[in-house]
Amino acid sequence: MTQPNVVAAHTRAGVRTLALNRPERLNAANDALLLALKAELRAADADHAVRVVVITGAGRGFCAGQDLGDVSGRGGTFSEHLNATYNPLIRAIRGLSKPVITAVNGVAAGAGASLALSGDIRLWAQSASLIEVFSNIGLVPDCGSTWFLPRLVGYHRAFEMMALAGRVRADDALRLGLCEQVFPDDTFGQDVQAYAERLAERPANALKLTKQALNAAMTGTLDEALDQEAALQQLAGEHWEHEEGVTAFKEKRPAHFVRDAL
Ligand code: T3D
Repeated sequence: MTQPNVVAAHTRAGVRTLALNRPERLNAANDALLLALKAELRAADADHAVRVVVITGAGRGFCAGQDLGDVSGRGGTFSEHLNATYNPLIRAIRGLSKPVITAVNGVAAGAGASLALSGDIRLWAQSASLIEVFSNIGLVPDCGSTWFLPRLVGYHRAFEMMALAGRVRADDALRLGLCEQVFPDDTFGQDVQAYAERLAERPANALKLTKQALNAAMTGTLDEALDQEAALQQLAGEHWEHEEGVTAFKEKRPAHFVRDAL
């Protein structure tokens, strides 16, 4: 019997959608899913036809974190497992040269919560929720949650969310800055696609450099950010996108940033 794809992928209008596809387990992650997702990200990064990547979940969940049925007997330590599977995945998302949208269609728990937070843009369905569930099973938050969450909500709220493993629902997530937009459940797929297509029409080189600058600035000093901005602005200013943007402004027309060559 053939196994269903643990990540279901398709491309439309420059948007590569990667759907975690273990709906009967709320897309809990096993090693096959983690490796498949990382391979898909690598392929999307190399594919010039892809301008935006969307990560979402099949069925009613986004991702329920580590598949707890898959832990015993897998061999290796927890830290070895994280370093071999989850951590390269989170690094791949943050390091991808294209914007990554995490489209959170349902519950995001544990490593699934970290994954939900790792996107450059986070779009939620109205019924989505996030749970820093790790302490329920005596673990510490991983896959970047300790880095993402306090930067978004501050130390104290992050600690409370992690210690009590409370469920954050979409309206609170929007208020707290855990997502950029909330869409109705019944139009979520179309709304995400439309948003992603809008992003896909933006200047890809400028967005790649912007992502690089922001990621560096998150850990650096103001002086370092100023130096980095100057270096990256040099690259952006020499790119055809800059000339097209300025010309379009002068000609009072919309700029066209989608061309075969980036
Ligand atoms: O291993 C390492 O390398 C360390 C890394 C750790 C990273 C982590 O992610 S640790 C955290 C692991 N995740 C969890 O502890 C979450 C466990 N799940 C839940 O707490 C709940 O399922 C949810 C709050 C996410 C959703 O609740 P609900 O009521 O909407 O759904 P449900 O009925 O609990 O789940 C539906 C099915 O999915 C159910 O299966 P069944 O009974 O219908 O056959 C349930 O067992 C299954 N499921 C949900 N989460 C997981 C899971 N199966 C395996 N692993 C899961 N994480």
